[in-house]
Amino acid sequence: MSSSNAMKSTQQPISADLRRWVIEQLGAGHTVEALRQSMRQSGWREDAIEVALFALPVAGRAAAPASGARAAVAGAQAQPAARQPGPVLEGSAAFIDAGDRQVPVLMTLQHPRVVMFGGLLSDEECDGLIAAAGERLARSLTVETKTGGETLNQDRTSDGMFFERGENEIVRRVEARIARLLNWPVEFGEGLQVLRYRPGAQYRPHYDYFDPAEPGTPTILRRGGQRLGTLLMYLQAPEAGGGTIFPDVGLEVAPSRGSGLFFGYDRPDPGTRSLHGGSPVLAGEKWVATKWLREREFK
Ligand code: PD2
Ligand code: ZN
Repeated sequence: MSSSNAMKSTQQPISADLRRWVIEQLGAGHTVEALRQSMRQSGWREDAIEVALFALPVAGRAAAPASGARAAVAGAQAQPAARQPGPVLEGSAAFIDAGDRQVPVLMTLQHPRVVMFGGLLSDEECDGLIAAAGERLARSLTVETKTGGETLNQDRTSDGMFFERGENEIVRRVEARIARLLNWPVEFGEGLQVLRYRPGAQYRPHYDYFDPAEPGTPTILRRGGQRLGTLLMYLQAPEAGGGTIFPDVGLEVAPSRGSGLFFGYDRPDPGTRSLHGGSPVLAGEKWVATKWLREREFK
């Protein structure tokens, strides 16, 4: 197998030649990993390889083994989900109808799949969530994929809490809006999490999906399957710092009260480039609400 020279940079669209070559190779029984190797040997840049392979037809990707050593262990877990949450953005929509409001689309990125929304929450909703969460905050725990339980995590120095789904009127209203915005049933969402970051607090870069190679993951997945997407809603912006970062692509999103940041990951694999983190807050307090979207009903 010798790899196509049709595209070696991420700047160009996937050419018809390249697409044909990739499909032919898969059809001939070569694995995605073998294609990667071949492209590397022909001088392709790592990011360009990922872009090219990510553009495969879903059927082709689903039929091919998953990427990377860890994902290889995961087998079926690392294949793209059949349906994914996310706004319908055909025709470069400037607004999304979320039922009770038209939500402005401020920015989109294809890979990682990122969409920034303005005016998603009102001031009253931000204040209501902060007030209801405030008395229940505790040092944030993180789902522990080694065991399936929860532990204190030094990578995350915020305080947090979870609402039950539909717990109060504001939570219900916001959850219904999110379901319309992202075309994903309310029942497939985890309860809303609220985090408070004081000066110095941060959330180091991580993936929100559960690592298929970790022993505790099958237990976690029993409750609604994998996470497929995250909607971060900024309830209060700090005076300085606290941006949400995507290190793989050099993107930083400034927290802005009422706005929402959606990112999707169609498989539990670093190739989604969904690595992200919360930079340290330098002054003031940052408050966010997070909605994680699962494959199936989250019970
Ligand atoms: O608060 C953030 O910016 C942030 C960054 C990364 C939140 C999360 N992850 C999360 O809640 O998963
Ligand atoms: Zn996260």
